[in-house]
Amino acid sequence: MQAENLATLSKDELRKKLLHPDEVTGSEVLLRSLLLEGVDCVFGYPGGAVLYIYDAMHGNPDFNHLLTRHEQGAIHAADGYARATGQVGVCIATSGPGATNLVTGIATAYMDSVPLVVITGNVATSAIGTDAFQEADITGITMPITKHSYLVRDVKELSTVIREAFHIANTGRKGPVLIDIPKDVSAELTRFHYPEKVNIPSYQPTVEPNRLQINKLIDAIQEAKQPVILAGGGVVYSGAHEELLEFVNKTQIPTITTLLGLGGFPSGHELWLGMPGMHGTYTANKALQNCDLLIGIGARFDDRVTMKIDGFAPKAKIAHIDVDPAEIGKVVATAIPCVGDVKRVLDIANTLVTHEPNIEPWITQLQEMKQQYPLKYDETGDELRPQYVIEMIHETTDGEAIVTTDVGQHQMWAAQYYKFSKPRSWITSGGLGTMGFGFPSAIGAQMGCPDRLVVSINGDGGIQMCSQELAICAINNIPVKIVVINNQVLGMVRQWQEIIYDHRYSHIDLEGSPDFVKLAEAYGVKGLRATTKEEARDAWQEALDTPGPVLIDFVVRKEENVYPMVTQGNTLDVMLMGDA
Ligand SMILES: Cc1ncc(C[n+]2csc(CCOP(=O)(O)OP(=O)(O)O)c2C)c(N)n1
Ligand SMILES: [Mg+2]
Repeated sequence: MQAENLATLSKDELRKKLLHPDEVTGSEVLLRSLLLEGVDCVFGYPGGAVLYIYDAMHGNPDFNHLLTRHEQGAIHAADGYARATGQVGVCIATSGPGATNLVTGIATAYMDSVPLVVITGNVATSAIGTDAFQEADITGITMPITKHSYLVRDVKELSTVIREAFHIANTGRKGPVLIDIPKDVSAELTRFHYPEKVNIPSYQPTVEPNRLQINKLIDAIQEAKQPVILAGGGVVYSGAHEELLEFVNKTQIPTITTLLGLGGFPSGHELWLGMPGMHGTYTANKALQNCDLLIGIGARFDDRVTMKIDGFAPKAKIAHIDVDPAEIGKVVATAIPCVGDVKRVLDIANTLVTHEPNIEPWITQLQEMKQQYPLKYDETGDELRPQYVIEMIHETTDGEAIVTTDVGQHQMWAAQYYKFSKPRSWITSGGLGTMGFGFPSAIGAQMGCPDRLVVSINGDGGIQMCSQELAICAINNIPVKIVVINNQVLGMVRQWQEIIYDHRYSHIDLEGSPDFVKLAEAYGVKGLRATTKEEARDAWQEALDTPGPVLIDFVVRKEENVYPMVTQGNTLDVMLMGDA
């Protein structure tokens, strides 16, 4: 975390301290600019092209850098930090392999609209294009997966570039911005100035909505008999959870939250229908298929939500509120577009809603459905089931933890059974579905929110993709509770092979995995194991009572499947419900 002495300074005092007339290196410009942006924690990994930058960090008490054990760990940590705090996450890597190791993390953040500033070193400007040692065209490689990228060829431009990068990353539709700094630029001297204002004529996101569009939405709500709201990650990212709650309370429209929207609306609310899509709740999926007005709010109609697009929401007029105009009409024909920041749109809409639409029968129908088709699993016997573990974690943390997940069955069970009621408490790779994300993202979330309990829920497959970051948990005493839902298999793939490929199990057995307790202990992290319900309760309590990081290996039933399930090619109302 940022050193005490800087944290106590006002913005003006900080500027005064950092902006003095002497010439400094590009590396110094970078570090000072980050401090002026309020960055209190950077995740990174050094190498030849960033050695001037790391040299500038040496002995610098103001700069807090965490050395991950893989660049992928660094970028997912920065991502978790950003999702948990709403501030820009920052990571640094060297040129060539360091930079290319970031690619998966950049794509992960891009797909989920997460604001990152990614700093890479590159070979000296004179060597660019010569296939120099550890040269990679990282701006070229990442062009399609960044919101914007810069290759800085002149040290005089560096501070302006950094200022712009932070602005672009965290305004409009958020996303990762890459700054590639050749080695000579990081060493050259310049006068440090830091622009107060950003002026990018070609980048002016439409934040302020058009009122005529909102009027149309209000009219449509008054006419609708069966309206439904589909709230996505945009609600969380724009900080619109209170406005959404007010909007729902005023209009009484039943509300669904997407995977990334979880926490954007309180799950305890009587009008909450759950998550939609491939593993959505029965009621959410039925509501989408039967509604006459569908109001998408900061949601992008992902194919895991809509399933077979031809038959998606067949009776609905669609309204779509989104800050990114490119999302309007991208996958669904939209009758009422509302382009603007979700919070602003809802703010205005809340002043225009005068009375509730007359939709009592619709609400009653959905509430009966919710009663009749709750999420269910076989709770009999002593065999430990993954859903039981998630429910237990939810109960014992009062739903107040920040939960990060990896990708697979455990991710879907966490989404289904940990009932979120606050925004920025749920961190998962939705769009890219990146295995390896769960654990390092929890480290970043914990660095950003040191006072929160952070629980990282992983599969036994995915944890092995970034388990090396146990080291930084141990040495920095980052108290993440690392849950492994150990079904001894690539569970989600097993489920598909069982259901869609007629039980032909191909390369899913994780035999040969390490003993996760010993793995944790090898890094100096406490490890616990549970194989029954009783052991699970005891081990989890012990983990909660232990101040530092703990890994808990929950050995669960291998054959458990995630239900409901809509298989690909089907519309949302064709759901496999499982035996329970
Ligand atoms: C990097 C990456 N590779 C492959 C996949 C495909 N994939 C999705 S879920 C899954 C299985 C995950 O297994 P595990 O981590 O044990 O979680 P489980 O499904 O068993 O809960 C795989 C291989 C992916 N999402 N990401
Ligand atoms: Mg598994």
